[in-house]
Amino acid sequence: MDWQRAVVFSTLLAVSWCAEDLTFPPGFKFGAATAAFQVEGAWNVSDKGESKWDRFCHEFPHKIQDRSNGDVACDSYHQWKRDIEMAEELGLHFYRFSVSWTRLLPSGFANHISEDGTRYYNNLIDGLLEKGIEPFVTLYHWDLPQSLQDLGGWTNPLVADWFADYARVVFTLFGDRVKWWITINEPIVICDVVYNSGIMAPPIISPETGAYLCNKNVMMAHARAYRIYDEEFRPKYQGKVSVANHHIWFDPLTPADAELAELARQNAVGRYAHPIYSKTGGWPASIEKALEEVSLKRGYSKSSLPAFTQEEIEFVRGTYDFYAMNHYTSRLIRKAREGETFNFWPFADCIDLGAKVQKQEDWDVTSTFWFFIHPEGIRRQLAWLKQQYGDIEFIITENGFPTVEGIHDPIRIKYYKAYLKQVLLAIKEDGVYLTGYTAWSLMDNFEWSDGYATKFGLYQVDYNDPHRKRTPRDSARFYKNLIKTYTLDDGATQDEL
Ligand code: PNW
Repeated sequence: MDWQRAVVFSTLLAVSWCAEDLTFPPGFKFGAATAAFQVEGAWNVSDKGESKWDRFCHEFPHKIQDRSNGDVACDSYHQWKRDIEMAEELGLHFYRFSVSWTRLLPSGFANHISEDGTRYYNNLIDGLLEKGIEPFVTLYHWDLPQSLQDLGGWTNPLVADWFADYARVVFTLFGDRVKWWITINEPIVICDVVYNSGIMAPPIISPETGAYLCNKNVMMAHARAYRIYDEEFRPKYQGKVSVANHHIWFDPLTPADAELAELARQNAVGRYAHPIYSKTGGWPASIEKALEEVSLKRGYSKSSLPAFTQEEIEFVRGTYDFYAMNHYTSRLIRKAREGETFNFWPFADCIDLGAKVQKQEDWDVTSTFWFFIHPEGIRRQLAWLKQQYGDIEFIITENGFPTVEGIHDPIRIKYYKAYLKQVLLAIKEDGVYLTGYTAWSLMDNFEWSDGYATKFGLYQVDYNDPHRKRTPRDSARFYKNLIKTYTLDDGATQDEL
C-alpha cells in the first residue's frame, strides 16, 4: 500500500471507528427523572400528610438559599398531563419519578391509604403507558413522613418495618403496571449528608452515631422491600428492583494517596453497596476496620458502625436485579495535614478517614459550588463498580448539570455530550453491561437547600406563572435528537420542540 492509500485508509478507519463509537447500542434506553417533593407541590392538598421536608422548609426557611419550600414547586400534582406530554415530546423510553409516602399513606403507616394519592399515581402511570413510556418508580426520595421522623426516622431500626409496609402498599397498587423499581434514592444523602451537615431534613447533627445507625437501617429497609417484591409480587409481575446509590468518583491527589482513595470509595460507595452487591455481603472489611479503630480511639466501647448478624448479612446480600448509579462529579483526595479543618458538605472531606478533598486544577467549575466537570469520572466509576461487584446490569439513574438561568444552555449540552461519550467508552471499551441512562432532570425543580436557584431541567419552569409553564431548553432538543438518532454525532439534525 502506498502512503497516500495508507493515509486514506487509516482516515476512513478512524472516521468509521469514531462514528461507530458515538452510537448507542440498539435497545439502550433513555429516560429522565424527577422526585415527588421536588416537583409535586400540593403539600397539604386533600388528606396528604406532612413530610420531614415540609416541616424543615416551613420551620427553617433560612436553611434554604432563597427561603423557598415545596408547597407548590412545579405543581406537578395538577400539571401531570403536561409532564407526560414533555416525556412524549422528548421521546423518552422511561420516566423516573418518586411516590410521596405521605400522599399515599397520610399517617406514615399503612392503616389508611389515600384515595386521592392513589388516583394521582394511577393517572400518571396510566398516562405514561398510553404514550408507550415506561414508569420507573422510586419508593423513597427523601420525603419521610414527619410522624415517623418524630419517632427517630432513619435512626430507629423499626423504620425497616414501616418502610416494608409502605413498599407492600405501593407494589400492591401499582405493581401490575410498573416494572422498574428503586426502593431508596441515595442512602448516603439520607444518612451521611443529613447527620453531618444540618442543611437537610431533619437538622440533627450526629456524625458519629446517627449517620451509621441510619446506614444499617437503610440497608435493612431496602432488603425488606426487595424480599417482599421477590416473594409476593415477582411471580405475577416480573419487575426489577434495586437501590439508587450516589457516586462521587475519588482519584488520589498523588500516588501516595492511592490507598486512601480506595478507602474513600469503600466508605462512600461500598458502605451502601457492598452489603447488597458483593459476593460476601456485609460491610467492606477495610471500612469495618477503619471505623472500629476510630470509634475506640474516640472512647466508644465498640464501632459506631453497627454490626450485621450473619442472618442479616444473608438477608441483605443479593437484594438487587440491576445496579442503579447516580453520578454527577468527582474529587481528588489526600491525607489531611496536622490541624486542618474538615468541610463535610458536599460529602467528601471525611473526618473519620482523615481525608481532605479538592478539585483538580483543570476541572471546570460550575455555578454550583460542589459541582466540578470531570467526564472521565463516570467511566472510571462504572469500571470500578464492575470490578467490585461483577458483570451485572447497570443503569445510570441520574446524571445532569446545574445552571442558574436561561433557555439557551450550550454548557449543559456540552456536559451531557462529554459524559455520554465516556459512558459509551465504558460500554464499548470496558465492557460494562449498561442498558439505560437517565437525565436529571426532566424539568427545573426544588433543588433542596439550593431552593429554586439552581436549575437542572431540560425544561425551564416559570415559577411566576400560576400554571408553572414549562419551556424546552436547547438541551431538551439535544436530548430528543439523541434519543431519535442514538448517536452523539454532531452531524445529526436537530428537531424542533
Ligand atoms: C441528587 N453531590 O442529589 C438527588 O438525587 C436529586 O434529588 C438532586 O436534585 C440531584 O442529585 C441534583 O443535586 C445529589 O454532592 C446530592 O455530589 C449531592 C450531590 C449530588 C447529587
